[in-house]
Amino acid sequence: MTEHTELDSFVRAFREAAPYIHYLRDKTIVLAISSHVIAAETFQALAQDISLLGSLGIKVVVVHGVRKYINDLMQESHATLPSYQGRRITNEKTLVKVKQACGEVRFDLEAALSVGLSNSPQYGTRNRLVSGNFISAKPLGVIDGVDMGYTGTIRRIDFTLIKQLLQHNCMVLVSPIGHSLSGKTFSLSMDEVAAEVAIGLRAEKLVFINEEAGIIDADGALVRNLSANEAAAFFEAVPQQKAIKRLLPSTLRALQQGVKRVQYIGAHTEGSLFSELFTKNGSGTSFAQHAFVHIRQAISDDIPDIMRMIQPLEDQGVLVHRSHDYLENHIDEFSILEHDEQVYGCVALKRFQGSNMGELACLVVSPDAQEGGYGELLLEHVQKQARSAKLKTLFCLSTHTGEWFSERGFQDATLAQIPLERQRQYHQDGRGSHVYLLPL
Ligand code: 1C4
Repeated sequence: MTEHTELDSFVRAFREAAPYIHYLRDKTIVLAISSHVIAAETFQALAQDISLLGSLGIKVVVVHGVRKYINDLMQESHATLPSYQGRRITNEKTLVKVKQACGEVRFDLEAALSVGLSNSPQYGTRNRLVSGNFISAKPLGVIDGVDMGYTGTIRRIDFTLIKQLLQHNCMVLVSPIGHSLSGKTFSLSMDEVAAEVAIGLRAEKLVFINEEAGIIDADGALVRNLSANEAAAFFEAVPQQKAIKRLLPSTLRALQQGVKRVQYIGAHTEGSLFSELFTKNGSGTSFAQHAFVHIRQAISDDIPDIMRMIQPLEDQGVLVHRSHDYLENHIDEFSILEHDEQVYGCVALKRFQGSNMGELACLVVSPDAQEGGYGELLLEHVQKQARSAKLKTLFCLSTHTGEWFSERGFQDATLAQIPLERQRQYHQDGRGSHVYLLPL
């Protein structure tokens, strides 16, 4: 690769990442890390990336798993680990192993996350990582006649303390273990702890970092985005990904209780965490309560995004010039297409007094998101809007994109076929655009 193309790809990547970094600054993300990932050699690189998140102003809570460490300890002492309904049954002997394992994971994590950030102005400075007795727990009790022993569930989480620590730029480490008010210790499930912490902190994201890259469909392809409903149906159809399937109840609960995104990523691909957080396509599977792409009414706050998208096209003569004032006064005519909270397109529907025709105008999809069907979605949206406003015909004017409209059912038309008010503007702007009509 030449120096020039390396620079180009760096600049492109940086431009793509910048809005996501800006968006996540001061927001909280909860990282739930499987113990298999922590035990792997590749963890050091991931730990460096986690440290970097803190330095970008993102508030990070790490919840760790412990399963692999417990299994290894049990194997060493040739003991078996009974379970019921997918939860470990914890007797007194097992509890000793759980505590031992939790201590070991915690120290491994503390060591990995204490490494200074190399190649950065912060080299030599260390993350401030704090762990503590954040969770009060209670026993799970007897289920179907099976006494679950010291296997517990969450009673309360000290969110005030966690928030104070985050406010003081500390990274918070939460173990899947809790204590009762009578001083007993209970073993908890990592995914339940991670989900409840994310819900209570109103986290922006809950990221499960596993050995597997994400959800794989029947053809072996990575599924990038799923809504909560799609996820529930999908897991029915994909029984083979057992480890990941265990995370589904916590995933759905977190989404239902207001966590905006739950993400599953694989730890063994270099940079997977950054790629998931800071690029449009991500590296794993992302879950949202509702569909990822949606089109909504524009508001004044969208004007900077609209101007960012339309200005280069105005300069090329593709779109008519629209000033900030014009957009302020006509914002009600505009709709915005968002993917994962980022604006990627806009369109306007203009009405004309006394006419049953509407103009589809200012249709743009940002260059980095074109040819993904967003243009088509915006067109469908405007058609729907026009129909519900009882309009009979949609028209548009175009200098460069006529073919795109023709392929979608628009017919070539003459100026005389559009409302008089628009004909007058046409003569004033002197653009000589072509006219297209779509009967509704
Ligand atoms: N001509 C023909 N086909 C095109 C095309 C073009 N200019 N641009 C993309 N396509 C094809 C692609 O090749 C692809 O084809 P394929 O692979 O499916 O065979 C297909 O379209 C992709 O479809 P999509 O649904 O994924 O489309 P998106 O890329 O998401 O969006 C846009 C399509 C045209 C919206 C997008 O390419 C874009 O933003 N282009 C730049 C802006 C643009 O041309 N907008 C249309 C303006 S006409 C103006 C105004 O200001 O109100 C001017 C008024 C006047 O007086 O002149 C409008 C309406 O805004 N009018």
